[in-house]
Amino acid sequence: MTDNLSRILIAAALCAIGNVVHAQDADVNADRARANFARPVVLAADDVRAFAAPPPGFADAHAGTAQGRVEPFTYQSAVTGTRRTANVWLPPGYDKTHRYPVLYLLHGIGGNQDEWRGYVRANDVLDNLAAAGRIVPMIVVMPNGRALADDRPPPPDRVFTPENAAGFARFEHDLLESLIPAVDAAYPTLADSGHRALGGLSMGGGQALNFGLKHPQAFAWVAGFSPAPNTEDAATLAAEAHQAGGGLKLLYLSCGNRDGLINVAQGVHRQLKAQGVAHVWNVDGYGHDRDSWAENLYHYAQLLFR
Ligand code: FER
Repeated sequence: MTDNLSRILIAAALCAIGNVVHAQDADVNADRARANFARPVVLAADDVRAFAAPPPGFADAHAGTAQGRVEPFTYQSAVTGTRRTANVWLPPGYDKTHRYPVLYLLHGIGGNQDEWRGYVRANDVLDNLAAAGRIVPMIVVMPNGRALADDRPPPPDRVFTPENAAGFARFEHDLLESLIPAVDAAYPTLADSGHRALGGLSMGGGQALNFGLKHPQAFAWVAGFSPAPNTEDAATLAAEAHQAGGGLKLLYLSCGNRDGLINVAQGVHRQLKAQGVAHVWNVDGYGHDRDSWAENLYHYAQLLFR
């Protein structure tokens, strides 16, 4: 079977079971992903760091530092028809009688709700920032961004498939219509766009840009870290950001200069620049890995809700 024919058949099968498949998602396969990661990095003069490096140990647990609590949170999804699980970080000193802004952090194509905590050690980054008084106290929700009835990370040979990628596109409705209302009902949140941030790494970075800029009524703070090829057309994203105007408090974009996917982020940055949309553009010295994501969480979290 030709590549193209099998792609069409897969897309047709997914449509038949009620999925909406983006054109670019139907194109996902392991060879294409490998080729994307292997693209040569071509840097422009403004592809540089926007911040000083964090202090040593910023992403490590330290004895004597107060820790936030990470707890599982389950909710009923109208998209998948199943109960789904997110991890929620509650800041040190969490007090149910206060109201908190909320950051949603989305994982990559092979991960799940444990990736930000387990691989990036987001909870350690956040604990250290909170102890240093460098973040506004916030609730951080780390969902499973693969909105499929079976949302477990696929085996390695099934990661770069249209079926897996389609779950990430479907998460838009799960996030907006099921997860956010459930979080706002269960926790003492400030439930308006000015107090709700979205961010993600790689596949989750694409989701954050796609969903965040499309829905400015829901998110005033949006970040894509090393966004993947699921990222929407850059000119469309920039036009959405432009249209959001002052409703968009912060748009944050980052990538490592040793990441073969950097052309995706560069494309978005250049369109934002062309359309006069203010944003952070941070190009660090890392690859497609946790070093970049932990550092960018460190920088992004400090800018939120100010
Ligand atoms: C691709 C290469 C990488 C792709 C997605 C990714 C949608 C995602 C990588 C990640 O989440 O780490 O071609 O296609």
